[in-house]
Amino acid sequence: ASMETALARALDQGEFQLHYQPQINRDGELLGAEVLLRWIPEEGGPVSPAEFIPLAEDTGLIVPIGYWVLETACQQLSLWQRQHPDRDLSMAVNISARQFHQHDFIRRLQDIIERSGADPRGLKLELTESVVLDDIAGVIEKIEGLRQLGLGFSMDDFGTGYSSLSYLKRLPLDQLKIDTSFVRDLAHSANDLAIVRAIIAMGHSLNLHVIAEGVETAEQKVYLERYGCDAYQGYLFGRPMPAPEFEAGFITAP
Ligand code: G
Ligand code: G
Ligand code: MN
Ligand code: NA
Repeated sequence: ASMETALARALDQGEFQLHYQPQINRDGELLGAEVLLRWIPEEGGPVSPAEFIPLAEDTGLIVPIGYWVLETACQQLSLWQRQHPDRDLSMAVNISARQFHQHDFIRRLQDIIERSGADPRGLKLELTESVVLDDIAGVIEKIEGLRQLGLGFSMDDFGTGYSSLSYLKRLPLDQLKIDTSFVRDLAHSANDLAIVRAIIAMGHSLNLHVIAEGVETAEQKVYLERYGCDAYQGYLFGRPMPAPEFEAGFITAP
């Protein structure tokens, strides 16, 4: 239970940071950033989100942590919107299913947005397929409510979960995010290439913007470009990085 105890104290101790990873369109222009949580405990090295996010979900700590992420991300978005009004930047935030299903999620998020002064049209929520495991009607209603505030929605890790295509067609989304696992061997696996082509084509048929994540090589980008992928995210363009570095490298001096 030691990691659990440490995680429970991490918020109060100020041990969390946000990193920002660029999202780039087909013309090489910056669309915005995905916000990625980092935990650097007072003692010991950084802990990978792959390790602590599942623990935070099991213990329910993901709810307060998730609100801290939203609050910090909205403040940063608000700052960038005021400093760079010509840039029209988007900020993508990962939302765990447990947080999304909180009964007062819309009201609390609305509060956070208002206090930050951010234009909510710059905010995009990344949901995973686990969000729609049950109560699809309730999920649709919640997304619609948040869309009225101006928020956008992206389906993260697409193709790795259990949700069916009949769910996908009912959800009022803006974007599909092709999972890293399909992008990795794209250039050398006929099967992965076929899957990626199909996801892009299906996304476009449903009027969704399609972004690929985990793009590490120029070769992967060439294939994605050829099949009409709308945007990219990955080490080829930039790693997740602290806000000042993101601003200097991608906003101020593109
Ligand atoms: O940044 P990295 O690839 O190590 O992240 C690993 C996992 O942690 C990813 O699945 C990512 O979606 C998740 N993650 C990162 N930041 C957040 C966050 O702020 N909230 C939630 N719920 N998940 C996050
Ligand atoms: O699950 P989610 O898509 O939210 O998380 C994205 C994860 O992918 C983050 O942990 C981020 O650090 C990681 N990531 C970002 N770019 C790359 C990349 O080019 N290659 C790999 N392998 N991982 C990446
Ligand atoms: Mn994500
Ligand atoms: Na993902």
